[in-house]
Amino acid sequence: MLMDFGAEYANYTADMSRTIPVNGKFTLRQKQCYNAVLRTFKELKKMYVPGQNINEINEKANKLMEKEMINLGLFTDEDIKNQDKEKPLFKKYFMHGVAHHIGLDVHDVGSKHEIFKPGMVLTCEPGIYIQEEGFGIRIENDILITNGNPVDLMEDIPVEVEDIEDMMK
Ligand SMILES: [Mn+2]
Repeated sequence: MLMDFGAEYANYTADMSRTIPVNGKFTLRQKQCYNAVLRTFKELKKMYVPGQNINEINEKANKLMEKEMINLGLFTDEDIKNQDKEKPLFKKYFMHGVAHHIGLDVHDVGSKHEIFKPGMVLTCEPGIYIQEEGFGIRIENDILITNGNPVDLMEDIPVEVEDIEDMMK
């Protein structure tokens, strides 16, 4: 079950997504796909620093997810070589951007080209949706840009497969 939700407090918003196995335990395949998204999420989080922008993060997300999808057997290297560049194969399973500004509104004002500055908060939300296998996965946290490392405002909320399964027990 994929849940995308958030709390509001003192006029500010939050936006988070978690995906949990309905019966409390991921199948092997679900776990493989979940961890593909989680690896991508962790890699992308590092990019939430001054000087970056949403476009760069989306491009990186597309590259990482494409590679994960090859490993998951959704298509092959060969398929990528032969794909229509206007319609890349990964878009069948991952068709949205991974970051938007957040603040007074859940999707706050801001352009995809705008260079990140300390104090900005953006979402990080890669996903994979495999219609023919009957499930979709998205992981989303809100990330604060600082002069140093990115601060994951939701890092205390369980996201690892084992932690989610433990909680559901
Ligand atoms: Mn979002």
